[in-house]
Amino acid sequence: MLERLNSESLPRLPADVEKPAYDRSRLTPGIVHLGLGAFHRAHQAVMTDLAIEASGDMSWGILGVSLRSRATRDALTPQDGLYTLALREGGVDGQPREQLRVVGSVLRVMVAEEDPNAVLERIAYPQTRIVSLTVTEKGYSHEPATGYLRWDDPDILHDIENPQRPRSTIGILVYGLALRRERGLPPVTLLSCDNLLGNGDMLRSLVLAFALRVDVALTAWIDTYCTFPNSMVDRIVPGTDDGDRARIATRLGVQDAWPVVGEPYLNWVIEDKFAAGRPAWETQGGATFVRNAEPYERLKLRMVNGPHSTLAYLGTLLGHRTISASAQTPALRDFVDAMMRLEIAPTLKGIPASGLEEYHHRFLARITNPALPHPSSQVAMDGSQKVPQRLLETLRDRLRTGDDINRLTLAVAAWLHYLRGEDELGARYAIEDPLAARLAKLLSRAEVAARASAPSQAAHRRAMVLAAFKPVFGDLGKKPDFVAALASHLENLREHGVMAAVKAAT
Ligand code: CS2
Repeated sequence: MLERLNSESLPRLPADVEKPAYDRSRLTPGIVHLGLGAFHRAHQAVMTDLAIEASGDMSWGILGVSLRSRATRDALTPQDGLYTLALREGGVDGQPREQLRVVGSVLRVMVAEEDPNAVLERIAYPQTRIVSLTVTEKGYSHEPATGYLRWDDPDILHDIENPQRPRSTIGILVYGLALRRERGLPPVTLLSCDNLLGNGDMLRSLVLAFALRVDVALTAWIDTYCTFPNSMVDRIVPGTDDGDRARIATRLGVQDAWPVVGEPYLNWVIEDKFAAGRPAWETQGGATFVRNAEPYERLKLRMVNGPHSTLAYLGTLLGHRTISASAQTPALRDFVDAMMRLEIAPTLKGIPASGLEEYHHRFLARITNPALPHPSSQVAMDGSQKVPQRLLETLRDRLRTGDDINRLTLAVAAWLHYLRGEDELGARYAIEDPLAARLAKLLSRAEVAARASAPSQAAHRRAMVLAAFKPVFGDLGKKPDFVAALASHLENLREHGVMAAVKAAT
């Protein structure tokens, strides 16, 4: 049995494993991070680790919070918060190359569900200056189509009634900030790093909406003093599996219960508006600070996440379990390539064509990385929360200008077709989505409507019912061009299959 990675085994790691070159015992917590998943541990936590190392500023340790799951806390506590980041890529010889760094910035991990009050206390800790978030799209309790707070969300309803024991992200933030204000402490920065357009602005309006129900003076305090920078983060980080654990343990010579694995590529763009300082994240080329991050967020959501989701849905339907398998299927690759070039790139005004072209090709190379098999299911999950900002916003822009939406609509149809839970080989898969139950009802309503229609009208009727699902589609269900295209792609997928549908649309 191998020894565990921890403060004691740290000095004995092999020389080719990077590790913090600072004295961790002097590190104090300045950041509370909500959602300590692999994504955060592969970017913000490592950039903080490098910034502490480069600047010698020891006041930016991270206190990590998992909202519900105990797994990360249980894995990292015996390791004194230490874990390994493995950056993998295919070498020129075809052999994967892997660079390891043990990250030292996480001081402690807590589970909000076990002790919500302890998390509020930490937000209201005098040394806390940033509260950052990677809680995924569904963690914001917003309606995907509009970005408004969902007052019917059971967690939000619970949190209005239970200020001492909040369980939603928004509730935790508002009650934590209330405590700070009560104690006369300075404001903090709330930094969202999730894949949502204008993620900081959206977080701000959700927090203010909830705060208004609690206390008007608190709302004004947050609005006046706290800041909510928008940010864009780009790094592919598949979930860790046991093969990763075993391989990394062999390299380290000690056991790391939860390393994270990602691609070497990293792009982090943040608006430089921090209420109480920030780590020197720009050190070692990690983060870029800008006045307005929205164009970068839009570029990434449309040109990276949109095609990523498209490949996940089309690929899953063909039985591909990884994104790289889909990206290596010529028909799918050609389709996504055409969709990016002809329908997505033209909506990104003001970016030079050569820059877009390079970005486009880099994305296709990144998802083909043979050293980083990325399960399609991870990208496909939570589609109701992802499809609006990844595909529908682009589609809306094109409808507004009267441009072709054929390929984008096939991508949306692929999502709806995927929701039936069965691939073309007859294998069943689970639909993971916070709206799964409502989506299942929607699908059967659409079938009933189609069956009740004349055969020539069935496809159109089905598409009408599906596109009228407002939480995702907003007003798109009222756009005849969209509904007609959706009807024809859905029919093609049902009758002729993915390959034929994709070839017809490329
Ligand atoms: C992916 C993203 O899981 C998903 O939905 O599309 O996590 C993607 O890998 C990252 O946004 C890349 O930066």
